[in-house]
Amino acid sequence: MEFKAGTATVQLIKGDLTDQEVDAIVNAANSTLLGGGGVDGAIHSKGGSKILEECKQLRAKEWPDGLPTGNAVITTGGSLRAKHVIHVVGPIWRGGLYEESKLLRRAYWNSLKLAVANGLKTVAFPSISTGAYGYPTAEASKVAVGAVRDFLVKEDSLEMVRFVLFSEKDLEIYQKAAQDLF
Ligand code: AR6
Repeated sequence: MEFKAGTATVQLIKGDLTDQEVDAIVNAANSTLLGGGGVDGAIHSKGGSKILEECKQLRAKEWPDGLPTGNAVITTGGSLRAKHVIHVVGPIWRGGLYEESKLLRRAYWNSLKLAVANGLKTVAFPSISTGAYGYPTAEASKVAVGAVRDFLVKEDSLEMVRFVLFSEKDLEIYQKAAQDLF
């Protein structure tokens, strides 16, 4: 499924984020930047140790206390097909009354801002926060698709943003959000 937002295309597919051949894939990281499970674990295991080395440098030089929720940093893509990895920390779901949607929107927004600042044109996202961090996928999909649409309408240097959903069910949920929002 594909939509237009401003001059860019938004794609929704079922697949593996670590296989994407784009300027940057976005990692649903944690504030340590030192890896974990889920998509984070998959990126580090497939991308090799170079990504982790760069993350350690970023921790030492810029974020000694860890990357705050909603913030993003960029590394190279190591041995991945993607040229770069943008590491962002999504919010942990705590019931919905703790600014989770604002923080999730900020995570998507700051990832795209960093992509633009680095001259990138194509970006692929996973469903941030809906795995280990427990954010309900239906709620998260509206925030994610809405944030990407709003950003692209405002900023025309990006060419394509792709949501890569790991299951058919998640793809259907994101497609529904996109149909409602576009
Ligand atoms: N490609 C696309 N999506 C994937 C892949 C993949 N290869 N692998 C998993 N997903 P999660 P979070 C989906 O838990 O909720 C980590 O330990 C998965 O099915 O990866 O933001 C970090 O280090 C789900 O839909 O991220 C943090 O500690 C989505 O990606 C914490 O988990 C996000 O699930 C972050 O939790």
